[in-house]
This record gives sequence, structure tokens and C-alpha cells, in this order.
Amino acid sequence: MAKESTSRPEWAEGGPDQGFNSFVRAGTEMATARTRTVKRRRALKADDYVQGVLAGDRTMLGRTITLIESNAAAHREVAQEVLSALLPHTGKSIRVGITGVPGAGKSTTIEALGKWLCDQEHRLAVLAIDPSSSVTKGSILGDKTRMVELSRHPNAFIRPSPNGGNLGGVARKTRETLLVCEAFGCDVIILETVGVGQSEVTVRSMVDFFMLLSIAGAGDELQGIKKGVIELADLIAVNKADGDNVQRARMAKAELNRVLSFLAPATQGWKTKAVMCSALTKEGLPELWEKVEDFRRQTGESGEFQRRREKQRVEWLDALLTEGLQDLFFRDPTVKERLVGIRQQVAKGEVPAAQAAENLLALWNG
Ligand SMILES: Nc1nc2c(ncn2[C@@H]2O[C@H](COP(=O)(O)OP(=O)(O)OP(=O)(O)O)[C@@H](O)[C@H]2O)c(=O)[nH]1
Ligand SMILES: [Mg+2]
Repeated sequence: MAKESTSRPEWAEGGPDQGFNSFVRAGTEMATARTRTVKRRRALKADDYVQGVLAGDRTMLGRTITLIESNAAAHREVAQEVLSALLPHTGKSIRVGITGVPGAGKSTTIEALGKWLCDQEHRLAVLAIDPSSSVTKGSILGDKTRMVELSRHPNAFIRPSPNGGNLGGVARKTRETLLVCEAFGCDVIILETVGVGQSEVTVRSMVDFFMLLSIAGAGDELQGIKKGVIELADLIAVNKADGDNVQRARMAKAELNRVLSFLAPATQGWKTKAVMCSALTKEGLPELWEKVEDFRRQTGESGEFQRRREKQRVEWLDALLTEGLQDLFFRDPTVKERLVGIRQQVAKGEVPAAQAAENLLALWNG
């Protein structure tokens, strides 16, 4: 092995061999060549993620979302650091939720509307909440391949639903992903959900504007729509108003408007209306967006827009606290030990549930 020397490095200009503050360590060329072929992914620091997202680097956006979606404790810590740093750069988008029965045309509408928005220099993120996706592998995962044109658009970013297990876990990750997308520079966020369980209520709690995509039913126009969902909507769009279907769509629209006239509005100061559109012919789609813009202007002026966002942030805090407390409780060793027996006692009717709960909570609370 060649000995180390403080000598003139090969890149230095000619001159005397003194005064160089460098070691030259001889190596073999082969060894150098081999180490270079081994590509290691350097573990990124919080600041790398933050700078990448703020610089509009799509790869870094994807990696940041992957970090957020991770359940590993070490990742959670970095993710929270990243989110805190990104927070001042969030909030400047309009957040739109879309729901509707399977086959209503959500994906087709988002693809068409999304392309139209991106062509107008909007920067769009499409996210999904699908609590069933860990079981069924998710229709929205398939959507990424279905929304082919949109996913190729340089202004669009599409992310399938995270596999969080329960709705709470999926929602937390999506909420954080939404913030990262805003920091990245997206000014429109579309959040899609299939109407599974409580997912509409969850999405409603995360968006400014909530749209229900409906279709004309056979006779009963409200068929297949969960009643409660109508009350959450800021707009109902009767889709597939094309071809032979126009007349039926018109009837569905009239019926929905009649129902809406009896309901309290989902957003104070805003009148929820039913309109028609066709994702296939793209007719009525710009009008849908006009409604969103109207909504933003009106609720912005009245202060309702800001009020809802503030309320949503506090609700999120409360949800996280509830989740955290539950976690602390059920992971407590004493609770774990006692719970099995207490459950059996309650099951057999030996102890009333309320009393058992009170006792266990008191035990845990010291
Ligand atoms: N005629 C007509 N067909 C449409 C329209 N929009 C969607 N479709 C068709 O309806 C079917 C379902 O559309 P999707 O966009 O996949 O519906 P979806 O609501 O995303 O469905 P899920 O993801 O299963 O919940 C597809 O075959 C579409 O081509 C429309 O405006 N007019
Ligand atoms: Mg779909």
C-alpha cells in the first residue's frame, strides 16, 4: 500500500512540492470504480424534504408523502418536523371534495375537469380517501392508471389513497399530504372519496367545497344517495346528462332542487343547487368550476371560508388528541393486564359496562 504524503495533488498547478495542506492516498482504480457503482439512497434529513418540496421537486414531493404515510415511529418524528417547516407555506389552495355512488363518474369528471384546470395554469393535486383500499386494493389506485391523460399533465399530481387501515388513519395521512401539496405549489386540491362508511363526513371536514356527483335514477331520483350526504353538499352535479339521458337528468335535477329547498344549507350564506353536466361531452364542467369560484368569493367576503378552516383545524386537533389518548390508554401495561378479565366480567353481565369503564379509567389515571 502506498504511503500517505502531504504532497502536491494531481490537480494543482505546477510549482514547488511544499505548502499543500492535503493528503494524497493512493488507491487502485478498480476499487474506486466498484464503489461508485453501488448506489445508496442517503437517508434524507427533514431539511432535504422541506427544501425539495418548496423548490417544486416532484420526486421529493412523492418521497415526502411516502414519509408521511409511513407508520414507523422514526419516520413520524421527521415527518412532523417537515410538516412544521412547511406549514407557513400552506393554505393557499381551494380544497374541493367529490363524492358519489360507484359509477357516478367521479374519475371521469376529475380527469376532464382536472385537465381543463391544468390547461389554465392551475396546479392540481388529486388525492383520495378510500378506507376500503387496504382490503380491496382500492378502485382509486386503479384510477391513477385510468386518469391517464391527467396523470401525464405536468401541472397535475395524482396520489392514490394511503393504506391506513381505519378511516382515522387514512384521514390523518391525507390531511397531511394535502398540506404538503399546498406547500409544493398546488392551488387546487381535489379530494375524492367513494361513499364508504363515514368517509364523506371525513372528507367534508377537510375541504372548503363539497360536491356530490349524482346520476339520474330509474324513477326514484334519490335512489342510491345517502340522505345525509345531500345535507353536506355545496353543489350537486347530475352527471351523464348526455344523449338519451338528458331528459332524465333534467328531471333528477329538478327533484334534487326541490329537496334542497327544504334543507338547511351545508355552508352558511350559500345556497346549494343541483346542476347538470356530462364528463363525457365535457358540457357543464366549466360551470361547475364557476360555482366553486363563486363560493370562494362569497364565503371569503362573508368570512365563512376562514371560519370553516379555523374550525377544521381545531377539530383536527381534537381528533388527534382523542386518538392519542386512546393509544396511551390501551397500550398501558396495567390496562392491558386488567382489560381481558374485565371484558369477560362485562360479557357475562357480572359488572355493568359503565362501572367497569369508570374503574379502569380511574386505575389508569392514578
Ligand atoms: N354517458 C356518460 N358516461 C359517463 C359519464 N361519465 C362517466 N361515464 C361512464 O361511467 C362509467 C363509470 O365512470 P367512472 O368515472 O369510473 O365512475 P366513478 O364514480 O369514478 O366510479 P368508481 O370509481 O367505481 O366509484 C364509465 O364507464 C364512464 O365512461 C358521462 O358524463 N356520460
Ligand atoms: Mg373512480
